[in-house]
Amino acid sequence: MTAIGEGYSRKLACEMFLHQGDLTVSQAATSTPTSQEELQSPSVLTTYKQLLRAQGYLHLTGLPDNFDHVMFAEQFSPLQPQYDGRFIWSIKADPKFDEHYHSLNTKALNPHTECYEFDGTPPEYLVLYCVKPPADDGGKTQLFDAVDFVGKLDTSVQSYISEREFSFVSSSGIQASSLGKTARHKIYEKRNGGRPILRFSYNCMERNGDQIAEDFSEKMVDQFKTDHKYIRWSKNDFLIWDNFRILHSRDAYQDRTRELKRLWLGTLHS
Ligand SMILES: O=C(O)CCC(=O)C(=O)O
Ligand SMILES: [Fe+2]
Repeated sequence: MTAIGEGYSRKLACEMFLHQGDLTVSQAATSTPTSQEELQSPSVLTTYKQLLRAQGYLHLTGLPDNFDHVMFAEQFSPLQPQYDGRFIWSIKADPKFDEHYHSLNTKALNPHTECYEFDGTPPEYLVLYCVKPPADDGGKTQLFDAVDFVGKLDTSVQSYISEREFSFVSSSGIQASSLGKTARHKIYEKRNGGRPILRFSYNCMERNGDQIAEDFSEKMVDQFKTDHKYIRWSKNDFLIWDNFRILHSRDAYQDRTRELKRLWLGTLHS
């Protein structure tokens, strides 16, 4: 069992973050826990949460077939209901959505955060776990640290996207299932006493000719294309990331038996 980021071994990932700041990696991170019980032990979870906070995501691979991903996710944060009111959403291509922009087909998805089109606070963390990887080389999930990107922009652009509101709409596939929503939000919402929330969808955020928002979107997506982390799925993999900070996308694939499950989570347990 290893925790990796973009193909790094867990040890390398830990070393990488040690260089970045004051993260202390305990003994648990350098041992190799294999059972559910070991992975859920307080010391291992503390290390995983440190890694998650430091890099914005955590990818665990090599998990056993009897691993309970939902129970493991609940150790990080409480589950939240999804579009259909259920806690587990299956991401598997369905021919009825083939012509839509939707996660439930085999096409690529553009960079987005989850639930940009919801009123109120989106899920703070997202989990994907792998039931069946695709047989082909596609279907990789990609992650990109948007808050880091925004922090390096001109302060005038940072102010613009944290003051002006934009309209967000659900993807056409969600609308076709009569589950669609719309909401107006700032792209980078700064909150008193709370972490900022980044909301973005390359496809489903109306720019209406707003040149600053258009330039911002293009620049961020260009950067995404060069700087993203690839998650190449193996069976039973577990991926959790910070949805206030990280954009995700997916490349297209052929194998219609690819199946991931998705969970939405609230604030991280301390
Ligand atoms: O299929 C994927 O890799 C990601 C799908 C996605 O963006 C989602 O379910 O939110
Ligand atoms: Fe998504």
